[in-house]
Amino acid sequence: MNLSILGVPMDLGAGRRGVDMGPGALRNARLNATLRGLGHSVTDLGDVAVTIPETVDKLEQSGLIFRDSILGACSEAYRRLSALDADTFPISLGGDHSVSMGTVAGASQGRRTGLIWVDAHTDYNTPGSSPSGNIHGMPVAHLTGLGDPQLSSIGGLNNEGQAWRVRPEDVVMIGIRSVDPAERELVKQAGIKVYTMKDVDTLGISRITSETLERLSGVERLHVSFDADALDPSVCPGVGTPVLGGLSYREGHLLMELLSESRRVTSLDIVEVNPTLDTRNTTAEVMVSMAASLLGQRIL
Ligand code: DIR
Ligand code: MN
Ligand code: MN
Ligand code: MN
Repeated sequence: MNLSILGVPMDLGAGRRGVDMGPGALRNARLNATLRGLGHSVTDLGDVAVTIPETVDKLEQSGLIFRDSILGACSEAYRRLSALDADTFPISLGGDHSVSMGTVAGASQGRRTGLIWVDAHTDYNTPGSSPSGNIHGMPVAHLTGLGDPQLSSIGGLNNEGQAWRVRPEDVVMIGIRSVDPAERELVKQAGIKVYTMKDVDTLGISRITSETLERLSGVERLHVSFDADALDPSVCPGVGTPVLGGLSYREGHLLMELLSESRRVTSLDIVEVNPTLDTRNTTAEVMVSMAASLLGQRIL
């Protein structure tokens, strides 16, 4: 396959600094060489330009933390990814999870897109529901048309003239174990399918993956957005908002291997790798191995 790598070195949406170094850490963990070793042709598009937080006022003009700068970087990521051929597989490197407002929109190529959100958090806050005000807790709400009108229409309006990229019924979340009170109501109202860690424990990843693929059988494109904090902090310590009781190393790999076997996935994000909180780049190395499993690495 032709793979294109795009870095979005942005930590403006997170509550703490450091995920802006994620793209460098992932490249340092031999992302490109690993994927080439699986037989892919890999083009690194470099990084999107991101505003340095110290150079702007945190609330800028909008009153939402770093909204204008996040909008700028996400719009640029959208432009870079939507310009790729539809048969190129984009891999976007965060950055905090707000980058996905641009990367999912760009990778969707204007087509109906299923979104598999692998995360400890539902990231379904709006500016009104968010207890923290951090935009990395809000990307899925914006991708489905809620929240700030500028953030929910990155890349313009969709084919039906509406400001959403992904239908709520085309979103499946896996690994969830932290949801804010008002956010919980929004997720339920939207009808998003959520597999919590309890579901992972009781059903297992194999059944969850087949149900997910069945549910998303009507979409043309399928995007996996993988937040490193979905994995247990013992596996991925280098994340800004660790939550105990996450996916094991094998559960993460099994999910990626089964999705790979389906041959349906068309794009990937790897986000929230924070080298300043990590142990010897372990988190980046684990996330590179997850990408490898999604892109064809097999045990035998
Ligand atoms: C929390 C944390 N729900 C918030 N979200 C995080 O700030 O909205 N998302 N950490 O990745
Ligand atoms: Mn997230
Ligand atoms: Mn998360
Ligand atoms: Mn996050």
